[in-house]
Amino acid sequence: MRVTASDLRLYWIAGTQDLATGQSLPDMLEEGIRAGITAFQFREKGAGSLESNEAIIELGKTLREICRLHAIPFIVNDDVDLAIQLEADGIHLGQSDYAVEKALHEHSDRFSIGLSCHSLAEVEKANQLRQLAYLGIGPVFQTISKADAEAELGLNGLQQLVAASDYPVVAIGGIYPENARAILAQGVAGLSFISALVRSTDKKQTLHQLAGTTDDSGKIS
Ligand code: 3NM
Repeated sequence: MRVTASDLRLYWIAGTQDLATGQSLPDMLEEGIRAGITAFQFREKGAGSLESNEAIIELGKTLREICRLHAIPFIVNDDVDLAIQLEADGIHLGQSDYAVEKALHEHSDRFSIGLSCHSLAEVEKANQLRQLAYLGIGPVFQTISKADAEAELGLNGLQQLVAASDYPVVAIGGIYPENARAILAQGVAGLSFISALVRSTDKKQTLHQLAGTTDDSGKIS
């Protein structure tokens, strides 16, 4: 399946490194999908991530099957070979990952391609490419999940980049129920987040709040 703007609404990203001891990524993905996530990105990266290729592929296959069963897009971070092997629906690339032009040239028929942007210059350059599925823009706020994150954009910085983008934008970085409405008001197609879901004790409630479909008391509107 192709990744569309509406898939970006509640876009959960995670890898083994993001979970606490005893938590299971497949179980959390199942739970997250039941609670309302609309896309999933497998991002096995950084301290605490799996090291063996076989283990990554095995886990990836399980996660892909869960996404397929529930008809939500399965997106792989960075690794084009892994994305091919796992028959992913999409690949998400950073500015310094596998060259995006090369990926578009070689694989745009095979999967949807998303790109991280952190500045106006990067958004303008991405606009020239024409065939991306979406841009991931951030970090909006401070993040605990990415050691080498860029400087925070804040709401105004996000708004400027969203206005400049020819693509649907998913915001990222430090996104939680408390700031979701303010971020959604900047014109994004959706929100992506790691810890907001990992740390949630009531995933349905958290996702309703992230979607902006509850009032401040948590009542669903
Ligand atoms: N990319 P959390 S910020 C994976 O700015 C990632 O490109 C970012 O995690 C970027 O929701 C980030 O826990 C981490 O803040 C997002």
